[in-house]
Amino acid sequence: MSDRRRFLRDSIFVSSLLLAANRVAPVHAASRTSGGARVVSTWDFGIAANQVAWEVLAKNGRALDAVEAGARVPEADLRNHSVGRAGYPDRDGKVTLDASIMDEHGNCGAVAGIEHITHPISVARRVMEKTPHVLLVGDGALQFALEQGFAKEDLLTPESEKAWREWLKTANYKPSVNSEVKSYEAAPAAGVRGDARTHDTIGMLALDAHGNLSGACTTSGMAWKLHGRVGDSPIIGAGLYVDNDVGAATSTGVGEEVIRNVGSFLVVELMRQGHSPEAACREAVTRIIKRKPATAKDIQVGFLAINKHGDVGAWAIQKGFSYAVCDARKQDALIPAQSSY
Ligand code: SD4
Repeated sequence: MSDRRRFLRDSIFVSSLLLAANRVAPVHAASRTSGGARVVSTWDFGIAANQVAWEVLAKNGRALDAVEAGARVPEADLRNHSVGRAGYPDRDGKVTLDASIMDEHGNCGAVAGIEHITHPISVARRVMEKTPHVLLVGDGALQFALEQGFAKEDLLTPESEKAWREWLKTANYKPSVNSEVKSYEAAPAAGVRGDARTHDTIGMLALDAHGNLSGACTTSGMAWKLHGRVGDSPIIGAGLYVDNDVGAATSTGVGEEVIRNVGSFLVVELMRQGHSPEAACREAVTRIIKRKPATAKDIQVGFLAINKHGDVGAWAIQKGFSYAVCDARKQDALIPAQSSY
């Protein structure tokens, strides 16, 4: 056999081994577009958010603008009780929101425990762009938002208040593993659908036509949490991380476990070491399970990642996590993530 033929045979063998090891889903590799722009986000409500983000990416816009625009969709959606306005409150009946954003230069901004502002993702961006800080919390975050011209609103809708009062009857804090609503789109289009989600963050990652990455993450956190509790979503490295040389990652689920393992940073570092997005997410989930197996078996944590080439992957502790993918080829894909249990 000639050297060239041997080289080709060996390379094909090594590539197939790598593909098998990293479980690269063909749908992702095959659907890469010429421009390469792509946006992905957590859960089924990510479909509508992606489509708004896509309007920016399709015009060769910046990934940062895309993720901000996309994240604002569930923040404003009154049917969504786990992100933004109409989010379920804490145990004191206060709606407190967490959000973070990160761009291709490693700039980042975040707000935690902010009240009365429908779009914390946009406040996070202002923190990034208008202050020397990364994270503003509580009253200080609200004060900054008001100074920046954001409107002060009552975020507790009658439906969310009703759900909270119902919860108060038992006041048992036990986050459900996944949303009890199986299909967001199947919910009645008009009015409020009585969504039983007690958590579910939107984490959104975009690669623009210029090859730059950005990410956004926004949530009302765990319903019925202690007042003052902050989850992973506004913590850079936990709920969101972007490294323009490598890739980006975001998370959903019980934020305490993501923070303990610096989840999104870990996923990006694993991609830097050569893991595919899915393999990196899987390894980060495995780390959580190994550290606290007794806790992990009853909770959900999911990671979603994209690499510099636009390959996408996800992994969750439990079944039921899904993510939305949008690019020039298809704007409404929803993919069930693989899981450890
Ligand atoms: C938090 N990670 O505050 C968020 C909530 C969430 O699915 O994503 N739940 O811990």
